Amino acid sequence: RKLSIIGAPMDLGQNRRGVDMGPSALRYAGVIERLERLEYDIEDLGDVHIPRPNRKEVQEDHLRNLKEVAEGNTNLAEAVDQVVTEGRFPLIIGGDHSIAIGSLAGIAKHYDNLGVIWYDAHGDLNTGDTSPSGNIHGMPLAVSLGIGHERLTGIHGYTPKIKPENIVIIGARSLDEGEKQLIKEKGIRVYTMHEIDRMGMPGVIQESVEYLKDRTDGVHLSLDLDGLDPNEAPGVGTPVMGGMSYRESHLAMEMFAEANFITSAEFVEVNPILDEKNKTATVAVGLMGSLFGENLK
Ligand code: DIR
Ligand code: MN
Ligand code: MN
Ligand code: MN
Repeated sequence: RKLSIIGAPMDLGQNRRGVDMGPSALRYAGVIERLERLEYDIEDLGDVHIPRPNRKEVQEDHLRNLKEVAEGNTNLAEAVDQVVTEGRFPLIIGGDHSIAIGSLAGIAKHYDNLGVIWYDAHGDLNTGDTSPSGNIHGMPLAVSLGIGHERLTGIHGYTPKIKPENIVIIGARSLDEGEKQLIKEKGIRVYTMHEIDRMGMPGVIQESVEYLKDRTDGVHLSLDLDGLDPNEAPGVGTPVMGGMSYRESHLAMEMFAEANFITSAEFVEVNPILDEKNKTATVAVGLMGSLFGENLK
């Protein structure tokens, strides 16, 4: 089992500084050592180049730092594409969630029907027109569906990257009006906190796995740490109360490991400046341990 870690120190997709230090925080929390114990052949490719922001922030079409976010994601897409081409599992560590644009651009061309599990308090289905903030980290899922600014949707030379019927969102509890509309219009499967409370996490994950297993030929896990409850993962830029617990999240990762169908993953939005003694990075590394089969033996 071969795995490559790629850091994406991006903080320009939102307006809380510090999430660009996420890759360092995750490395300090021991991600390499943790996965090496699981008999993975690990390589750490270091961080892809992310441009520095303009000294005076530029917004184009209600898209904050569009040029820099697009450039950084273009670099990331190339690095990720290379890893998949070599037959290795890409594990991307962020960075804010705008990096999913580059991850998916690099991965999706290798699949006919890439599935996506979006573990997040948010839908990340905004465009410049629907976004309340202009923050591109609230848009990567829409961009990957081919909806949004062409400077983003066209990254890595093709669009769309994924199909709406191959997406499952888990943990949503803060959806904007435009996002709700898009979910309805495209028939995207969403398990909000309401469904998680009603069905329990085992039911949600089992259904998600069953739903994706037949229709996809690979599944990317995009895990935003703000999907977890802020009591357990405080080091995130946009915390939302009432999230998924540490234990529910571990169970989810273990069930994914059992189903053996995740083919790429990213862990995003760890912001050590907002954290409590690197707690959130430590939680993230623990979840990676479970995702990669720590508790299966
Ligand atoms: C909000 C927040 N929906 C926005 N999105 C976040 O700005 O588009 N995504 N925080 O992770
Ligand atoms: Mn910065
Ligand atoms: Mn997100
Ligand atoms: Mn989020």
